[in-house]
Amino acid sequence: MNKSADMEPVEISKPDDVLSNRLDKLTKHFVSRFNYKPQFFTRVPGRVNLIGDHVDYCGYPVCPMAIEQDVLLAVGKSNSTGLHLTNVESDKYSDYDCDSLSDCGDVLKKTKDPRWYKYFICGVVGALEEITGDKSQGIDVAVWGNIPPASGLSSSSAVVSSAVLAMTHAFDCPMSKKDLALLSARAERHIGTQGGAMDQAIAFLANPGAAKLIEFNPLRTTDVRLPEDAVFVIANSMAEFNKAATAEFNTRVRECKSAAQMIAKEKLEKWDNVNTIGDLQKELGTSLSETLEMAKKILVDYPTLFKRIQHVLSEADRVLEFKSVCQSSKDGQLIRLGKLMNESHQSLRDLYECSHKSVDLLVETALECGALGARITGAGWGGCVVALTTKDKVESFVKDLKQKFIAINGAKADQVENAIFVTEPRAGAAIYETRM
Ligand code: ADP
Ligand code: NG1
Repeated sequence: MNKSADMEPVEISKPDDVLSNRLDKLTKHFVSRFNYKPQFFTRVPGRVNLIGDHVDYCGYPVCPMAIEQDVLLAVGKSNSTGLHLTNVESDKYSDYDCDSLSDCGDVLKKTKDPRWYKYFICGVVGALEEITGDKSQGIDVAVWGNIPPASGLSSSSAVVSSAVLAMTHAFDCPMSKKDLALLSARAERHIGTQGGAMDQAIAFLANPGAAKLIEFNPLRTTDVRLPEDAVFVIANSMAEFNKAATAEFNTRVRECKSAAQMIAKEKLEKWDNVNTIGDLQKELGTSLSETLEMAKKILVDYPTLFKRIQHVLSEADRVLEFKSVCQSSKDGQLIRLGKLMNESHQSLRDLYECSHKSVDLLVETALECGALGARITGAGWGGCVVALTTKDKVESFVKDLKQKFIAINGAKADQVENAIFVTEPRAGAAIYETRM
C-alpha cells in the first residue's frame, strides 16, 4: 500500500518535450483570450479500467490504470473577479464567464443539461468548500483535453479533478492527493450522477508503470504490476454516452441500493445504515458467495435486482482474482486474465445490461483477432473496449482490428487511428509552473 505517497501533495513537475509543445499551444490560446501569460498549468489523466465496473459505488475494489490522454489547464490569477473559461476546442466547447466565484454554483441548479463548463464548476464548488480566506480573486482558465468524451475513459472526471486541483493550487490550499481525489469525487456528484470514486482516485494516485487496486471506505490503493508480456489495447466503439444526460447510470445505483436494503431488512435488526451492497456484506459478515446465495433466496421475486447484485458480487470476486493472478507467476497467467475480462464483459452485458451492440461487436471482433480477453470499460452503454494481447502479437492484432473495424463500422482510416491504440500505465495528476 502506497500510504505515504497517497498523502503527499500533487508534484510540481517539469514537462517533457512533447508536453512542452502542447503547453505552448495552450499558452497561445490563453494569451489570445486573456492578454497575459498563465501562472501555472495542471495535467489530469483519463483512465482505463481493466476490471471492476459498476462496483466502486457499491463499496468494492476496482483495478484501473491512468492513460496518456489527459485534460490540460493553463491558469491565471486575474485582476478582475469571477471565473472565465475558454477551451482550445472552441467550436465544441464555447467560452464561459461568471462575475463572482461564489455565484458560479447557481448555474448547476438553474438548468439540468450537462454543458461542459458545468463539470468545471462542479470542481470549483467542491474546492470552495475547502478554501478558507479571501475568495474574491478572479481565475482565468484555458482548457484542452484529448480524452475521447463520453466514452468510458473518464473525461468528465479529468475536467472536474482539474478544476479542483487548479483552484486549490491558485488559492494556496494544499491538500494530499488522496483528499483531492475524495473531494473531486464528491464534487462531480453536483452534475447529478451518483458515481463512486474510482476515476478521481486513479487520476490523482496513479504511478507510472503500474495499474492500481483501489479500495474504498476508507480509500486505499495498492500498485498492481501487470505481467511483463501483457499489452492492453483500447478500442473506441464511437457510440458516445453521456451519463449525466441520461437516467441509466443513476438507475443502476438505485437498483443496487434497493437490492442491498431489501436483503438487509430481511436479515438484520438494524438495516437503515445499509446503503450499499458492500455495507450489507460487512453487516452480515458473510463471504461474497454466501451473500449471493442469500440474495438468490430473498430476491426471488425481483429478477432484475438479483441480476444487478449478481453482477456486483461476481465482479468484486473477479477484481480480487485479477490482482492475485497478476501477482502470481504461474503458467497461463495471461490466459487467466483474459478469461476474467471475458467473464466481466458477459456479466456487464447480460446481468448489468450496460453494454451496447457496437461495443459487443467490437469485443467479439477483438477476440476474433486473437485477443486473450476483451471487455467494455467504464460506465458503458457505449464507449470503449479494453483488450488484452501480448508483446509479440500486438502489432498484427492492432492492424487486424483496425481493418475489421473499418469494414464493420464504416469508419474512415484517420478516425480509426485515434479509435484503436495501445495503452500503458501512466502517471497521475501534476502541476507545472510557468517557465519565464
Ligand atoms: P466520460 O465517460 O468520458 O467521463 P461523461 O459522459 O461522464 O463521459 O462526460 C463527458 C462530458 O465531459 C462531455 O460531454 C463534456 O461536457 C465534458 N468534457 C469531456 N472532455 C472535455 C474537454 N476536453 N473539454 C471540455 N469538456 C469536456
Ligand atoms: P465513467 O466511465 O468515467 O463514466 C463511471 C463512474 C465511476 C464508475 C464507472 C463504472 C463517475 C464520475 N464515474 O465512470 O465511478 O462507477 O462509471 O465502473 O460517476
